[in-house]
Amino acid sequence: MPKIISAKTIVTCPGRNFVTLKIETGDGVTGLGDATLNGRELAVESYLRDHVVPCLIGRDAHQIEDIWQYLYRGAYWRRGPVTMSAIAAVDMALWDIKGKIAGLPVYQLLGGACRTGVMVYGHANGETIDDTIAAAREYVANGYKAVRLQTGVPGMSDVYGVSKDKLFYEPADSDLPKETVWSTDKYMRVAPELFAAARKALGWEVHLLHDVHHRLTPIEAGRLGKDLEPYRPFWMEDATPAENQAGFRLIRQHTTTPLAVGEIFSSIWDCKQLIEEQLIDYIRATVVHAGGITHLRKIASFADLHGVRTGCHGATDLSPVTMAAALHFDLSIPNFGIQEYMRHTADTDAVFPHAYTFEGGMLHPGEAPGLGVEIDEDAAARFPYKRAYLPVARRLDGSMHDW
Ligand code: KDG
Ligand code: MG
Repeated sequence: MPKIISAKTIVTCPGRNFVTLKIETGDGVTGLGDATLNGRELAVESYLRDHVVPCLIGRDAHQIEDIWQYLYRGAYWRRGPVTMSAIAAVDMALWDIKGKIAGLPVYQLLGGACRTGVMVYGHANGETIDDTIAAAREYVANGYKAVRLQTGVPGMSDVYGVSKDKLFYEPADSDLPKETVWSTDKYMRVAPELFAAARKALGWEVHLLHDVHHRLTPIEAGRLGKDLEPYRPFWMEDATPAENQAGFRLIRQHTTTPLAVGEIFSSIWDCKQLIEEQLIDYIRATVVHAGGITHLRKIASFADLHGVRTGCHGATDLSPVTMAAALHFDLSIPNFGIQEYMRHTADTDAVFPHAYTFEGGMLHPGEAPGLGVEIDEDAAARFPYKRAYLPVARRLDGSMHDW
């Protein structure tokens, strides 16, 4: 059996922080897992180093499901983003090892390809509607079939999803959380204007997406969904926080705009009701924050039974290891919908050389055995950890809102 003889965490900041787990077997086969939890990176790193790694040594790396169960049930303290990101990292690394030993890309171990490639969406953003549309045009010119649109809101200085650097949007950019101001009224007026202008300028062939980033109440989300309907968005994402899953019933009663949610979910229990009652169309749970490939496959199978498709989170805080794992997963499941793809910086790509490729609006994980991603540890060491927080949002009267 391929016995696990060592496991270590590697923290690096090639433009942003990443936590990576590297597991090695007695035969010298190594596997990588991503454990990055934006703004709380070191909590997961400690969870792995101090509490998980000692339990892995000596185990059979082939026993992916059993090790998953051991870490999930064995902790007693179940679920939550820290625990599930740590379990995810182990799970990804073990799939990587299994693929390398088999000499097969992970998607082959998951049942083989169901499609020729994975449709992705890029992020177009700008301070004004015209700037956003200009950015979207560039994506379309580069072959993208789907583009997410976010624009500045007059009277608000910082808006989620809008950045000065168009290519690499990175919200976790300050040493302490930046305080931003939020006005639901102003935002609700601009979003439909953006979509009206975008359809006029870009036509109807390209899929257009929008992220509300948990800012609305269910009835407000119903209103916005209705206002966006004439422009047929591919989805309206994270319209309202989903701790109360039943809240989505109200949105559904008021709009036919497709709903996506779940990038912050850590297990199937965060979306069981949403899926069972068909309150959403796309589940955005992803490999790193929802317990790895093993658990995400269970969520996807459950979603498939209820006509819900996947749309995995793929922002820059998910490392190339997660991106590769997501692509193997996306390629192999029947109910894939779309994959988010925010490009990483050149420094990140240099630290994590990878086999996945982009062509014609589609990503493919490549044919390298395992996940097809490595880590250049010397390069990683040149970029030490740098504390970085996501912003917070306050309403005009100073009270806290959801960022
Ligand atoms: O860590 C937070 C980011 O990943 C998040 O703000 C990005 O909402 C996001 C998205 O849809 O990519
Ligand atoms: Mg989002």
